[in-house]
Amino acid sequence: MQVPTGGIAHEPKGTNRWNSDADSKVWMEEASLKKLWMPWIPGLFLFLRGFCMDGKEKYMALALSLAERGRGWTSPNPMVGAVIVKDGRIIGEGWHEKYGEKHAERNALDSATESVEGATMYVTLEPCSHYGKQPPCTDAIIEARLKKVVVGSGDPNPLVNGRGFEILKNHGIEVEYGVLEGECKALNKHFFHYITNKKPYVSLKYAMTVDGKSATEEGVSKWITGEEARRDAHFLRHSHMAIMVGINTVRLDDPVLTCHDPALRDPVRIVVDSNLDIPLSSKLVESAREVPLLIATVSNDEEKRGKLESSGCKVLSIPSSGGKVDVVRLTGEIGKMGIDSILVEGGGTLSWSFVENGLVDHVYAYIAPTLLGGRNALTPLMGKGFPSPDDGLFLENTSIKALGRDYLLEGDVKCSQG
Ligand code: AOF
Ligand code: ZN
Repeated sequence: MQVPTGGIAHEPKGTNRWNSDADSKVWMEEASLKKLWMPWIPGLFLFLRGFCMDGKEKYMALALSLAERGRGWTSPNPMVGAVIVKDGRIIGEGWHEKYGEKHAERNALDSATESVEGATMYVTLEPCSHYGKQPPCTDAIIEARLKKVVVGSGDPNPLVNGRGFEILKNHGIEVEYGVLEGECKALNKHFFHYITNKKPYVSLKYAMTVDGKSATEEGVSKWITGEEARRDAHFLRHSHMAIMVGINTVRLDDPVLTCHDPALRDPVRIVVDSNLDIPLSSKLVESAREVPLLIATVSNDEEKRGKLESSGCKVLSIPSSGGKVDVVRLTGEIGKMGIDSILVEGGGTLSWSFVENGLVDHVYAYIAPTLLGGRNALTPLMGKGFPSPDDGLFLENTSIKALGRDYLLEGDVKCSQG
């Protein structure tokens, strides 16, 4: 099943298209044809899938799409959706809207249009049974006298982890587990990874041409991909708690690393800068008071550190590995700060360090139908690379989608390589 990934409300500023002069008539015709049929594919898929779903799956699919509305806002908590059904009618809906705020179950109960006594709740995650920022959802369900709770996936949080089910059953509430379990688990892959491993989920993102270049030989990278792909990538920033780049990217591009959309949540920005070379005049440092900026370094330059800190940056001292920031230790430190996910946006040297150290969980490759050439043009991964094709990083659960004239190919990194 395909779960909607949420909409993006605004057009980004600066809509330059890469090499737009080279657009040929043939390409235009192909693109128009593609536009005619491409949007039908997901719709047709969902329509056919709808025929194959039983009632339970349909309600859980609705709960999943409600949960999706919380993407980017609930982290490091999970996204959760809930639907209440009585006599075949939906009488309540809700989702966990924002970190620290009410849980999905209570929002669904509050929205009910009639008495919920004897009704069934479809919820994407096991109801919590502990006091955190919110009281236990199991209490609310018991008080509401629901008859049955249908759950998509368990909650691996050690404070819950099966206790939610037990408490409901002990109060005579029927519990059914595992409806659309795969989809419910996939929805919260950042949360599941973080709560289980205590380390952030790492996504590697890059844009490249068909011939594998992420800039021209002169280092020009604005823009490899078109407007739609860039907007999609801004939504990726919103979906991760932190974004990370290396100092070379700061020097080359002077990026700001925000979502470029006031309706989206900007991630914490992290620069890996072993020698504290980041210019005080960079857009990142200049905006450090508006959007958090962490600088990870091995440098002991107290004067530069002081200047950065008085500009609003946080400087993180990380142990060195061969004179550079040890990315394994850095990732661990970021996890300790309560950050559940990192989007690594390059450049190639930093990305290679993450790949080399087995830290990458997922890859988002935006591919432009352009060829650039250039023996020394930058590629998404630099470093020394793997010695043989058999040693490479393999992706599984791959998918590809068209974004305007570009494509997004993504996949999970296979745990056991080879
Ligand atoms: C649910 N429904 O909608 C969510 C749950 O600090 P708190 O009180 O917000 O609790 C956070 C934990 O509760 C989180 O780590 C996860 O185990 C669970 N999240 N549970 O029943 C919800 N968001
Ligand atoms: Zn809860």
